Amino acid sequence: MNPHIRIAPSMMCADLWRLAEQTQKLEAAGVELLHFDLMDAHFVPNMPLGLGMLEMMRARTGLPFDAHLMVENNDFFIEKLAAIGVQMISVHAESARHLDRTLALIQAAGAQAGVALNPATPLSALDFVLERLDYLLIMTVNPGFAAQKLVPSGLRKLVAARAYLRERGLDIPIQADGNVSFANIPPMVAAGADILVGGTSSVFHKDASIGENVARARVAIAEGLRLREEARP
Ligand code: S6P
Ligand code: MG
Repeated sequence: MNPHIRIAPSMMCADLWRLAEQTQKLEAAGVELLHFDLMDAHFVPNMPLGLGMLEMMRARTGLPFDAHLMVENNDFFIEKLAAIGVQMISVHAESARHLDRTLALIQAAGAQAGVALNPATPLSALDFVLERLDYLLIMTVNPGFAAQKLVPSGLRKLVAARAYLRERGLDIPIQADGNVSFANIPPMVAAGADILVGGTSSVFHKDASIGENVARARVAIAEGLRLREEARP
């Protein structure tokens, strides 16, 4: 078994002055998708990226787009993102008043539906939307900002999330988002993360180029898969 672990660069961490060049470097480095953090300055106190940027980029790169909504009015954004051609859309369980309906809306629009959970939100928030879940996003920092430290429960939450899904017969991807650093990648992959959101602590690390950082992340992934295999009963 060699599960394919995907790298999803967090575009709010890119140098937006050089966005085209950075996107081309990510393509050349072979990343699997691009992660866009959409915030409304209400659900979280920040607003780094906008819909216009995604629309512009959609016309210029073939990489799949993954939108992580940290907003109060999810349905408004879902409609706009689907029209732009975004393939994956996740919403926070804490912000969606009608979570089941919102996930159905994403799927009806032709995108994969994900639920994002804040560090303090229990997995039981998923109990009655499992039938609609295409992937799960586990926040390993509190949402809103890049360059934060892994929350103390981060790795334990990933382990618990994988067990929770397995016990319910679901083999869907788990996305780890927040301080997915070179050092944290191996334990995160060992814990069961399949999609790694790479920001300032890996893909966009200042000490090296994007190409070098992605190569280093792949080495860390291989180590994580080795640890995962070792832990198998
Ligand atoms: C945070 C957001 C994340 C960050 C990412 C940054 O609200 O959802 O996607 O952009 O975690 O990565 P790093 O390595 O700076 O923590
Ligand atoms: Mg994110």
